[in-house]
Amino acid sequence: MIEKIENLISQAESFNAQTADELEQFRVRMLGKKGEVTELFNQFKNVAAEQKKEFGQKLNQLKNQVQDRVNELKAKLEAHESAPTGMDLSLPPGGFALGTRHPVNKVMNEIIEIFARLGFTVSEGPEVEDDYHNFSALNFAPEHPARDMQDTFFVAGRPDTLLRTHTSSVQVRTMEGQKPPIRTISPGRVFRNEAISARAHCIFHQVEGLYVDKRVSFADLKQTLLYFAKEFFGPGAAIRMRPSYFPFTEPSAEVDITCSICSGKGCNVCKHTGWLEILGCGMVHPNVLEASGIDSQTYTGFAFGMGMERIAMLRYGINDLRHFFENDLRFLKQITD
Ligand code: 2NL
Repeated sequence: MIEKIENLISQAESFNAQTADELEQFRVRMLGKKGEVTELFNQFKNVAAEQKKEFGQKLNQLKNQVQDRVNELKAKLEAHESAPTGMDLSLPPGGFALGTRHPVNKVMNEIIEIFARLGFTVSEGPEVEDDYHNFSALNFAPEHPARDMQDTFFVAGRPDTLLRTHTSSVQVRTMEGQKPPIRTISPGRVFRNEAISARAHCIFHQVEGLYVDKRVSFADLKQTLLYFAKEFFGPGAAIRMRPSYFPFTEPSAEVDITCSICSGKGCNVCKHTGWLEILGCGMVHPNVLEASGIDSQTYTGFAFGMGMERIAMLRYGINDLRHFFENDLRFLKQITD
């Protein structure tokens, strides 16, 4: 009997419970009405008189030890239950993952800063425009193909309301509300009804610039754009201008810069010409100045426009424009400078 008690004492010492159920089963098996300990107490009367003392002491020791063990395990289980599962609160905390700016946003901010150094302010305007500010005020002929549904998104049932196709509409609003001198750039989202491909998207970002004052010349335009090219692409950058056509400028030009990938030696990106087209520009058409209430006899101006995605592709060596619109973190996380 003494041996049995000692055996039970060592069982109680080594007992462990993973759940409250397991612990309760143990308690009942030992201390319950028909439990081992209770059973032994019932046999006390049958123990020989000379053994009663030792038996009683051992039995009390067993009972206390079982009770202590049960209490201890109960406290442990309860503490564990109140802690959030799957967490080890003793581990050191991990660092926070910082977000990054979108590459289009980055080049846009850089361009805004460069022109700010030349005294250009930033102007913003609505993305949903009327035909007048997007087309008519910019000298688009009534039947110009850009006014077609094929090229421009119109708001359903509102033939006069459209998603702006360039941010020139913002500059028209600036000219309407401000007297020259005007020096402003308008960055923003523009929309064109185009099939999506590696080189085109129906949504993209533009920065347009406008400078209107007395005696603004084509030489001012050229020098401003050269300054921009050197600031943005590095002091080694050179530009060249090719004649072009836009309804809102006369004369008009396309501007190329020396290929920043091969430094003008010729590569796939510049199609072995050594030059990359980066923007369109020209002298503001007198009709455009007059439409916004600026006397074209007294004032002249230059303007330019460039696509941000294209600039960002050159800056970061990205070969597919669609990456900019997918918000795939595997792409965005690679552009960290
Ligand atoms: C391009 C070409 C250009 C302009 C934008 C402009 C604005 C006013 C008056 C006259 Cl208010 N012109 N903007 C001028 C020439 C070219 O953009 O290829 N953009 C992506």
